[in-house]
Amino acid sequence: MTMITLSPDVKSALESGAPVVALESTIITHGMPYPQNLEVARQVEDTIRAHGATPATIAVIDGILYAGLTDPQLSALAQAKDVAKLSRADLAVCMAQGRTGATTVAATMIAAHLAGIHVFATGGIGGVHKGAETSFDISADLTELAATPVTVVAAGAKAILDIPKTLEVLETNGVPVIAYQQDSFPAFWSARSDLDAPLRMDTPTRIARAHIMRGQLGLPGGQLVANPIPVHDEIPADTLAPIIAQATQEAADQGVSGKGVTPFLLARIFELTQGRSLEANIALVLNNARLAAQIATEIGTLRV
Ligand code: PSU
Ligand code: MN
Repeated sequence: MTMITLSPDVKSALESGAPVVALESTIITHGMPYPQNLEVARQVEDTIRAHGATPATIAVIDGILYAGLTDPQLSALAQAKDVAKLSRADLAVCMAQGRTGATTVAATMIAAHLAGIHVFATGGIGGVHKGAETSFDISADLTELAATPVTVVAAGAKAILDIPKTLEVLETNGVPVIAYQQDSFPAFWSARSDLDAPLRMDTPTRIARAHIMRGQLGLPGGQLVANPIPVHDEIPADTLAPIIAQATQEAADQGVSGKGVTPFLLARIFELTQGRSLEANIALVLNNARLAAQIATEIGTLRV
């Protein structure tokens, strides 16, 4: 029994060896407000198509795990209330209960691998939250990157996270963290953080080659490609620092915990920046979709 249902265009792309890029759905249901979430989901898919690849948005709808959604499915998901946020732990339970859920980076990697998709584009990955030394709040995205062989293109880690600790956990778990065309590890809304990424690559071809070689070496796990937000779209780190500090404090004061932390912080930062954080978020996601389509195309070329 096949556990994943491919849309007709994803199926034919995979069968013919054409490039496919997986997309997550938590960014739609928990990461952005309606209606921008739907507009962005469509724009991301269009960007991937414009760069010669087929988009495969991943979600669980009424218990079925899909790679590739129809526009009505995408539209319904973007407006649905009470959609579950699915990480590795939740995926099978949601399917067994016949429920609807949006996949995080971790769950999207699992689904992509199941479908035979090598590359996945998103905005930001989950990481080690500030205060993790007491809360132990470390995203399952990090261990998934160590386990599942998918190359994930993200704009680094959000500054709501503890970036040094996030990089340490990735290093411990053997995840290559590759900054694209710069030394600095990008910080989501800002092109640079105070830290250099451990690795740097400057072309989609090199990244594709490293993806393939990892598999040939028999190493499990994927790669994290940290693609900086285009400079004219960024919000400088020092503008954001007090806003992030305020939102983080409010989350603590209101007892927000677990899966609620990331969506709460994103929504508060959106309000406190009067929507500017969302504009930056949209720009970086589209930028990541472009690079992911190029990497997927190169992987296809190198594998034949
Ligand atoms: N970063 C964003 N927007 C998002 C997320 C992260 O800018 O929507 C989502 C992703 O799906 C990511 C998840 O995998 O949050 C991480 O959640 P947690 O920290 O609970 O693991
Ligand atoms: Mn968490």
